[in-house]
Amino acid sequence: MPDLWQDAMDHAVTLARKAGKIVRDALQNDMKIMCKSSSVDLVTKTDQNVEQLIITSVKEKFPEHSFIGEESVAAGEPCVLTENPTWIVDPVDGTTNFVHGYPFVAISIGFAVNKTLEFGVVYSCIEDKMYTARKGKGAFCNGQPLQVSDQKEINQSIIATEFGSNRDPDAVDKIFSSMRKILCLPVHGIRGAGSAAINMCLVASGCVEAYYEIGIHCWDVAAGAVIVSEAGGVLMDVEGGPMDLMSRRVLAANNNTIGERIVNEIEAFSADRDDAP
Ligand code: LIP
Repeated sequence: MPDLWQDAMDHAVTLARKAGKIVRDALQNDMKIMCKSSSVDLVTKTDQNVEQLIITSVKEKFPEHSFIGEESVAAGEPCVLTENPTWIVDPVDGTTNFVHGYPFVAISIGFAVNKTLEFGVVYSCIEDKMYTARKGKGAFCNGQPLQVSDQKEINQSIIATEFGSNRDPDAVDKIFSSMRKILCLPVHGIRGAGSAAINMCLVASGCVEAYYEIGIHCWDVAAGAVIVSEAGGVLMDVEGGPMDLMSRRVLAANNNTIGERIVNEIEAFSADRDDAP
């Protein structure tokens, strides 16, 4: 049976590659940095241009599809996931890295139909790694199949997380406290690439056993979620139970044993939902 969404996925890969070149070229030039919700929530002209390129091309090729994009939402567009085929896009995931030339920056394109994620494309454009996954068909990096780690012992694991852009002292205390508890389990280490999408691809690749964060957005993790689950991993909320794409909380793990062990240590808090009215 023909795959209804393969054409869209192929187009997402082409767009991600094109966008990656724009990002790499922009690193050679002076960039104009602006702030969004706070002085540590950054955006550049490149984020906006790349998102525009992707929207324009998607609208031309798939005029009936919907779109949720980080910069469009920042500009006031609604962030609502409907049943309609929807592209969920972060044009530059790891904008702070990009601004500082820290070499982990990704273009993240997720695609959902009937609120179910169908494919994910994450292009780590400085490393030139193209991660792809189609529901039911496995996950790949530059065409090579991905498989999560088979580790079940938390004290043999590496956990990825981020500080994010929340500087509310109570939230920061909880973030540190969770990290302290996890570090002292003990685990082999805590890491963070500075890009949610890349962190999720690292789980899918078997380099880290789990990644969790509170404060991310749906566009940071939609593509990565498909890549993790197609590589054999699991997704959950930071307090356990199913992951809710709009909740701004995510825990991706190689298996339930590691995921649930991490859940026990996280001091959870809530962030305003992406789809809050
Ligand atoms: C960023 C994430 C990062 C997270 C930041 C932010 P952006 O996305 O990928 O992991 O810690 O809070 O959401 O803003 O660079 O697209």
